[in-house]
Amino acid sequence: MAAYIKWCIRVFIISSLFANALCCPSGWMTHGSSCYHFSHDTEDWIGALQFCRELKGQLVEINDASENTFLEAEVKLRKNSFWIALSDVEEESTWIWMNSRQPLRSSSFNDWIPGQPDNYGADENCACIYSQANYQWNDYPCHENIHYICEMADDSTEVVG
Ligand SMILES: [Ca+2]
Ligand SMILES: [Ca+2]
Ligand SMILES: [Ca+2]
Repeated sequence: MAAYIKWCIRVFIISSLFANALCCPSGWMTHGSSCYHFSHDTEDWIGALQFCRELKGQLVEINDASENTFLEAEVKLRKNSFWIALSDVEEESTWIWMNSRQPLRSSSFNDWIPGQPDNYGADENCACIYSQANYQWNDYPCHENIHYICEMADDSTEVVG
């Protein structure tokens, strides 16, 4: 254990030099400047939002293509759909990353499945990485129970977002 801690400190010091800490908590994966937890259980979208906060993280916000490529590859391995923090629950068709309150602008990175979001059944206000269409983004009913991804900034960065 002591050896592991020593190793971890060494890795942290080295990785700090590259602004990329490698010591995410157990059960979390590192990519870029964040740690990610892929849930084993399923929750509705609000439940996922709350659960991630309880884990001292937040429901994932996908900021760029690199982060998206990493997440979609991991989701593909798990063969399930996973909630992300994007929602248009406050105003239809206005998509907002609900932790940072950043709107998804037309210039922002996105990876919607072609033809989505479609607000199917006038009941789709939460976004997920969707297993049934090439692991791209779909708007989906918020009350459905699916898996979810939590994100946590690592120690070497300020704020997730
Ligand atoms: Ca992010
Ligand atoms: Ca909608
Ligand atoms: Ca949809």
